[in-house]
Amino acid sequence: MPLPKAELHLHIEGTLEPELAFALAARNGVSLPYADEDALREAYRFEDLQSFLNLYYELMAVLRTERDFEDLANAYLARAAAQGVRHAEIFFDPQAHLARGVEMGTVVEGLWRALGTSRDRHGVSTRLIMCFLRDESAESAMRTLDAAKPYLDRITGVGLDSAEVGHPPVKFREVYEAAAALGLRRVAHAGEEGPPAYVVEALDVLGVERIDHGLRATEDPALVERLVRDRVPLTLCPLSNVRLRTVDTLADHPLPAMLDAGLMCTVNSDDPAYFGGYAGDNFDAVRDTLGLGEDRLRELARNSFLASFLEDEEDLRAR
Ligand code: ES4
Ligand code: ZN
Repeated sequence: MPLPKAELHLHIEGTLEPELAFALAARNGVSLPYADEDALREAYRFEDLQSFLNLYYELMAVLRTERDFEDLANAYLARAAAQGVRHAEIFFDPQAHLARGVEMGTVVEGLWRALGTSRDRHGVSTRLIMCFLRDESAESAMRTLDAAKPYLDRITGVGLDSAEVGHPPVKFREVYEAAAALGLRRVAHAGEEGPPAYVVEALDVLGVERIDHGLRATEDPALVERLVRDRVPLTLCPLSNVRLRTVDTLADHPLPAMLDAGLMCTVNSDDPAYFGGYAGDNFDAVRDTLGLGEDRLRELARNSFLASFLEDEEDLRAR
């Protein structure tokens, strides 16, 4: 039995496996610039975050209807459940779809068809987190928040993702203020490729409750001390860091040192279809390669529930 865990850093568009990409392409009459699934898999060799994002945005062309988003989310939830995931807080990137003429309602309602039945069907409770693309303008993010207003009963929080360097959190100050005023929870990617100062800014300017990645926080001892003291959760993604060359090899990953330093770490999959594994695969990899013992693995699983946005007793009883 895999360890029960919550997944807190998962881009639903990053769960698009080659098989489903080709099936949806056929269903929607979209042509992909790859001969077959093997040719597509060949393209999964990334130099850095941007080289991955190029393919990630390109493949989204196959996602067009509510049913596409429903099928995508159901496929993820089934795989996650099989690896012990009991709760999933799922990111989506509306701007990437709006830009292709796919409406907010299509995305949210489609995802909701799967998420709304997930507890019964897969034994996985869910939350939805809408991310802003940080390489787009703050005005575009604000328009996106506006477009989400009819769907706020389905959206728990906002996040910030895409190309990090050159797009500091402060760019989105007003958007995050508006999101907070709407009662939305706040998280942001920071310290994936960007400097520790972006982690500080995400906390101080955006008021985030968790940091997605936060790997480079380790370069700033004063920041580490603060994160430990305030028990700020970090949603780490070890296999993602290897594939995007944020670390040289998994054996070099700082997770054990981060846990030893007292940081509140969680282990997640990020974009599992692209990075070689789902949540359980990431747990297995850190166990096998980093030599984390049972107690550390349990700590990571426990942290994942503590750092989640589950709040009422009914939610917690379901664990
Ligand atoms: C992402 Cl790994 C990663 N980093 C930043 N933005 C993203 N969007 C999807 N995956
Ligand atoms: Zn991410």
